[in-house]
Order: sequence, then structure tokens, then C-alpha cells
Amino acid sequence: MSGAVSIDGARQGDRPERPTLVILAAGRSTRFGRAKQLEPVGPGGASLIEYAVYDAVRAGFGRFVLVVRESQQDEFEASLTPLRAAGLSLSFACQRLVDADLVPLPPPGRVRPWGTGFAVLAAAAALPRQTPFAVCNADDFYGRVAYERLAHALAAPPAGIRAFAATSPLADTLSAHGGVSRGLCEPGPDGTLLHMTEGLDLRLDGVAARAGDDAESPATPPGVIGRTASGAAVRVDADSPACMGLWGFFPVILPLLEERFRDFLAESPGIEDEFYLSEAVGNLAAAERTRCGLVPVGPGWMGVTFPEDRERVADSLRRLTEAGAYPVDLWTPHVRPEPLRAAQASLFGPPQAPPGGIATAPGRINLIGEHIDYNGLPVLPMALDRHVHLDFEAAGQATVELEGDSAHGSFAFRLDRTIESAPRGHWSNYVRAAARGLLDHGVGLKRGIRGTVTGTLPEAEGLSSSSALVVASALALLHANEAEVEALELAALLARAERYVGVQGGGMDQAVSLCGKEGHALRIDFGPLRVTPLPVPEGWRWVVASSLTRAEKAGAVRGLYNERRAQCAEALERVGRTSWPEVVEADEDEFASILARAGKSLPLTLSRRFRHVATEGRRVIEAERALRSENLAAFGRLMNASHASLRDDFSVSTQALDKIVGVALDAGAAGARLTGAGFGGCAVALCRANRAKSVIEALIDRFYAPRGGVDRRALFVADAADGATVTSGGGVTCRD
Ligand code: NG1
Repeated sequence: MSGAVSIDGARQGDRPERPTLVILAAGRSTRFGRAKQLEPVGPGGASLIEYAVYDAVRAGFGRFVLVVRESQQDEFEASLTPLRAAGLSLSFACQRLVDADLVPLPPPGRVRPWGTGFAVLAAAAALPRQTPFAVCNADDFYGRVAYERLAHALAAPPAGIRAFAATSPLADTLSAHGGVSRGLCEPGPDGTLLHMTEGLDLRLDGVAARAGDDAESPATPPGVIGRTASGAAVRVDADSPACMGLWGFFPVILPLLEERFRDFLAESPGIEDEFYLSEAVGNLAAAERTRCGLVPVGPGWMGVTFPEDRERVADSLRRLTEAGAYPVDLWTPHVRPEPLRAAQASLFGPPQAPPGGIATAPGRINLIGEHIDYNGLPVLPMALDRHVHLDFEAAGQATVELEGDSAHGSFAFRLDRTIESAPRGHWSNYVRAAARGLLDHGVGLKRGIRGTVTGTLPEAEGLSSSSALVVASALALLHANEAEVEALELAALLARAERYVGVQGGGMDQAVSLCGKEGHALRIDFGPLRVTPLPVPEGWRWVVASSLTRAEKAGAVRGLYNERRAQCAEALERVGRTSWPEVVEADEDEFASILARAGKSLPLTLSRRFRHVATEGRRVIEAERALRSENLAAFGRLMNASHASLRDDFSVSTQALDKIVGVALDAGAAGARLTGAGFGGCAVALCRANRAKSVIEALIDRFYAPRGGVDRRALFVADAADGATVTSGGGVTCRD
């Protein structure tokens, strides 16, 4: 067998099926001022191109084609020598203004390159005919997860899909230093691309400025404004999917692109007009000439459009390096990238080792039904489009070894010894709880996991980041051990397991994180656990607003929460009842008399706790009716009553939460209440879509601005999302 030994230890030529990465590096860096593609940004002096190659190798890519301007080729060759020295297959394609076949004559006055769509055509000759390829920009950092997700998509494309656009929420891709260009995606009902437009000069609209000018944390954006290539103004939702130039294709795209480029030339473009890849794929999708899947790639993306962006990117790379995600020197022989990971190897070659993957679990907001899950009463939460991600590989021995960001650090523990708790408040306790829960349930965990935990879900905000971590850990452990537990059974066992951490919680959070359904709230019943998805009506919006106070369940909140749980049990017993459902399901007269008797017989605090649980239980039943009949006003009134009860009878609200609720209602919300355990954390307001902007603006003006501003982690419009998954297959399915 011949062929150079590649960086991952495999022999090039052995696996012709490995995809190629095309790196577009011919841009002129006009806003940056110099050749930013080669700018050293990593702590060891590596450029963003090198990070792209490094991440792509680990995701299973086998060849690299750099598209450059002719005048730059020598500079690039010299600068990327270490990659060749490391055994990588690296070639160059030149992007010229004149192309023998496509553009035989030099266009008079044109200096500007033809654009990203043409750059891909320039690489065509260097691409193998049969294997898929990806395209990325040389001046963007997408992160390892992005390449892995794209590699997964290319390895197992859904029927008929031969193109993929990697996407992130638009607001996460803007620069604090000026307008940027992004592919604005319009997904169709089946989640594939309906259309895409290149948005230019995109920036948050004016409201951001009014909440303070903290460049690091722009205020919650009601929208993003910019223009199209033809000069038309655009305004899009800040959370809409944007493509930052990372794509996956099968070679059948090339003749279609060429056809579009000929059409573009036939329309006599101006000397500044560009043939954008985004527009070309968007038009092909709109004309149903190609189907393009959207691959969300999470929050890792960073771009360098302006010189000021460089410092932020350099700083993040330094932190990632300190956390062990990258070596300082990417290419020296003794710190080469790890061998190709098992999960990726199985995609592009025969399966070799136990599986790895990415376990993703959402947080939640509870719409109504607070502090009643542990009393066995139904609740009505929805899964959030904010997640914990656990990127893992199966470990040979029974050891769990995870690393978080620099604030959390890393830890390890063994599965084949008694799993002791870490000190109170340590994040590893949630992972330990998941492992203990599975082991206690009889699941054999012979293999451990090694990986990193990242996420978009703020902690200690009442959005259930703790349960999302428990769920993601359990899914990763199950997956690594090729074991399965049915979703509801898993939710129930994880609810019990999370109590190892010390909070005597109910079972709502784990169930919704596992069984959430996009566009739906979930009615969750207990004893036995059941879930019923209920569609959220078109035009209802949930505005989530943080009180800016952490509800730290590892701290004081733990005692307050457990105290309330005990008070509920005591109150029920003292009124001579055996179950809360029996109280809540009593007929009107009987219910009134139970409440009256409890009011007389119980000490004041217990009678208040009793009244909250009993009335909240009935509100959930009415709220389900309001949701089913799309009666927004009725749902809103129930939320208001829930908040008043949590504030006055259950004593879990705070002044800040009350203030948020008041401001949201003044601004036209139909209802608002604290969500989650309370004692800080978030409130949720329900409003019609056309009111969301004024509710957000009022919250910024009257709550956040006086407290120093807000960012989009703290104030956002929530969409109901699907439950947890493991991307490389497996996962769980939920019974409706
Ligand atoms: P959060 O908001 O995550 O602290 C807690 C409990 C829920 C439920 C709510 C109050 C856990 C894991 N979660 O949620 O079961 O009781 O409070 O409704 O303890």
C-alpha cells in the first residue's frame, strides 16, 4: 500500500470516500485592510485557515483545496508549509477574472472577484468526481462541532438532498464593529431551504443602542436590518437561520452552479455585482432544481470582518486552547491531532470502535403549573431552543472525563467504583447523578465517555440547565454503551437521579427535555409519567426575561425549595387527603369547601401553600383548554393568577420578577408569570406576535436599562423546540 501517511494516521488514497474541504481565500479583505486569511490568531500563531483544516481533519475530511488569487498563491504556499509537512493533501485553485470557458474576455473595468459562487466553480477541477465536498470561508472560525455536523450530514444525506447549508441564529453572527454579509435562509415547512438571499450590511436594529452600548453584549434585538445586493432594505428576525459560508455539497451541484453563473453573466452584471453562492443555491432551491438541507451548527462560529474582531477571536482561541480544545502549536509532530474519532471513522469507512456523537438536550420554560409536579399534578412546559451539547467519544475504560468552559473546568470519575458526589455546587454532580441513575436502574455502563460540554442555555435562570445536563449525560452514556431506555422510563429515572444532587425536585424538567416537540407545549402527567404535545397557536409569542438574579439551587434556594415540598406534603396530610389530584379534581362545590376547611384548620403558611397547589392544579386544566381553543386572553389571565399565587401564597417571587411581570402587562402582554422554581431566574410573558416588540422594548426601557442593559441570553422570544437527541444515530423516541 502506498501513499503519504496523513495527519490522522490513515493512509491517503486508502479512503477515497473522505470528503474534501474547499477553503475560499481569494477575498480582498477590504474592510480588514490586509490579507486577513493568513493573519496569525491562535496562541501559537496559527491562522483561521489552519484551525479550519485542523477541525475538518478531526471531522473526517481528507483533502483540502484552497481557492486563492493568482498573486497570492506563493504567500499561501509558504505560510501553509507546516500542513504539508504534517502529511495533508493540500492543493490550490486560482480564481481569475478570466476563465477560458466561462468568461473568455476580461470584463472592462472589473477588479472585484466574481464572488463565492464562482470561487466554488474555480475549485471544480481539483474536486474528485464522486465524493462530497464542503466549502468554507478562510476568514471564519466555525469550530469542530460545525465540521462534524456537516460531515454527518454528508455521510448520510436524507433522500434527495444534495446540498447543505450550515446555519446559526443570525444575531449570533453579527459584528459589534459594523455591518456584515450573511446568507439569510428561509426554511420551508419540511425544514429544508425554501430560499436564500445574501444580506449585506447586516446589523442589529436601533433598539440595541437604546439599552446601552456594551459592544460585547448587544441588547435583545427585535430584528436585524440590512440590504440585499440589489439595494432593497431587509429586516429579519434576529433568530432566523443565517449561513456564514459553510456548506456541504455533492458534485451534482457543480453543473447547476455553472448554469446559474452563465445566467448571471447573461444579465450584464455591473462591475461591483457578485455571484454569491448563497443566492445561487437559494435560487436553485426556490426553483426546485436542488434541495438544500439546513444544518444548525450551534454557537461556536466567530468571524473576522473588521480589524477589531480579531482581538475577540484571538481571545476565544486562547481560552479554547487553555481549556485543552486545541494544542498551542497545531502541527508539530508531538502534538498532532487525535486519531480520527470513532464516530467519524464509521461514517467514511468500516465501523471500528464504540460510537461517539453529540448529545443535545434542551432547557425549558414552564408555561403554567409551578411547584406542583412534585405534588403529582399535571404541568404545561415547553422545550426551549437553547441547549446543552455534550460532544463525546466512547472511552475504552469505564471512566467519565468531561471538560467544560474555562469557568467550569474539567473532571473525571469512574463508573466501576461507587460514584461519590463532588463538593456541593460542582457541575459534575449532574453528570454523576445521570450515571448513578442509569446504574441503579440496571443499565450496564462498561464504557465511559470523554468529551466537552458547551451550550446556549444560561445556568441558574430557572430554565432547567441542570436537567438538560443530566439528560445529555445520560444519552451520551447510553449511546456509548449501545444501550437503550425508553424515553418516559428514562425521564422518570433521571428525575429520581437528579435528587442525588440534593433538591427534591419533581419530574417536569427531565420529561420535557427528553420529549419536547417543536411548535408544541407538553402537558405532563405524573404517576405514571405521560406526555401530551399540544400545539402552540400560530401568532402566540413567549417572551422570556431574566430577573438578573441567579436562582442557585446548589445554594440557598435548595433549602427553600425542599422546605416548600415538605410543607405541601404536611398540608395535604393535615387536611386528611391522600393525594393532590383528588383535591384538584373535586367538583366546584367540594373544591370550595376543601379550600375553606384548609383555610380554617391549617396554620397560615401551610394554608397558603395548600391554596397555591390546589388552585394552580386547576389553572393548568383550564390553561390546557385555553391553549386548545386558542384563547390567548384566557391563557394570559391564568398566567397572571398563577404569578399572584406564587408571589402571595407560595412566596417564591422576587421584586424583580414582579416588576418584569408588571412591565410586560403594561406593554400589552396578555399574561406574565415567573417560570421555574422562582427565587430569581426568569419570567415569561405571553403576547400576540405583533406585541412582542413593544413588550421587549418596554422591558429594556423600564427594567434592563436602569440596571445596566441586557443581552440576548437574558431577554428573548422562545420557540418550542424538540427534545434531546444524539446526532450520530440512536437517541430516544417518545411515545405520544
Ligand atoms: P427549576 O426551575 O429548574 O429550578 C424546579 C424543579 C421542577 C419544578 C420547578 C417548579 C428540578 C430539577 N426542577 O425547576 O421539578 O418543581 O422547580 O415548578 O428540581
